[in-house]
Amino acid sequence: MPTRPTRAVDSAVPLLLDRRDAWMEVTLNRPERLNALDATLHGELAAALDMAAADDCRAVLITGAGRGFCAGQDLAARAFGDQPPDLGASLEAHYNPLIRRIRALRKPVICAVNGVAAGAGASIALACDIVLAARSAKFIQSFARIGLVPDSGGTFFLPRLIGDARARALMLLAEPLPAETAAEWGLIWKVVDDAALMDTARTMAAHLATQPTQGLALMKDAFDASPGNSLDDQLDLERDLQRAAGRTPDYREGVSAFMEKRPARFTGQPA
Ligand code: T3D
Repeated sequence: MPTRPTRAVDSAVPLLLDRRDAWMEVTLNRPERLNALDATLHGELAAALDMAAADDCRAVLITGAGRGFCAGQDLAARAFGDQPPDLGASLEAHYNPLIRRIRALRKPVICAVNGVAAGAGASIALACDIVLAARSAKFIQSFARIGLVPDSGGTFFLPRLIGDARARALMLLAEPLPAETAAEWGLIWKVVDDAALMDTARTMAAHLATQPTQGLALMKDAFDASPGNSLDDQLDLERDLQRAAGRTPDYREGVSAFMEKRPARFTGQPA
């Protein structure tokens, strides 16, 4: 599939898209606003994720430029006239499709949280498959500070990841959660020293891009369905997903490689 050419780092463009060997790096690039999201950045991000979905890249890495990952909605873009803005319309038009796009990707999505992740910025990170965070990063459910409710899937992801008690307190108090505590609580995969974050994340993306992509996508299906399923439902789903995985060329290659005592060369191709 055609890909957009790699962009050089340029503070004039709100999103950087970098196609590496077999994976794609997406960088939110409004560092002066801690990568807060306005309509333009939403549009660019939607286009980038659509491109990543259509492209034959086999992993996606999302990160932010500068000292923040993402401060959620750009509050400077919220003008108050006689009527309050329709934030439901904003969620419908921008945030909900964004989270759905991330979750629908048929390839692993890594988030490298390079700094503060606030409001919807935190939810974006939690929507990704694997979250790495710089040791100095923090997660803030900042909605209560401005009279809003958590959105972008925050009330779905947070209690499932860390339990109701911690999720409620984080959201009602809007206290920052340091990255190390986030990892201890199971909110994210790992904390990495700040200087090592991007190398670690890129190494992981490059590794995942060599793995059995179809099987990984099916695995994501199983995790997505799990919270709403009974054990019986999940066993049935695993049966169906395993049937599909067993038909992929990568399964054949994985078994051959094992029997021949050599590294597998997965192609990520569908059955
Ligand atoms: O509206 C809808 O469509 C509904 C959807 C809502 C989704 C949401 O995400 S609502 C939540 C919106 N986000 C926030 O409320 C977070 C606001 N930001 C902060 O609370 C703090 O900036 C942080 C805790 C994230 C970081 O604090 P700190 O002290 O490290 O940085 P700072 O000095 O506050 O911010 C640095 C600059 O970024 C500053 O600009 P300046 O003064 O240097 O010119 C600040 O204004 C700007 N900035 C940070 N966050 C935002 C922002 N500008 C616009 N919108 C932001 N969200």
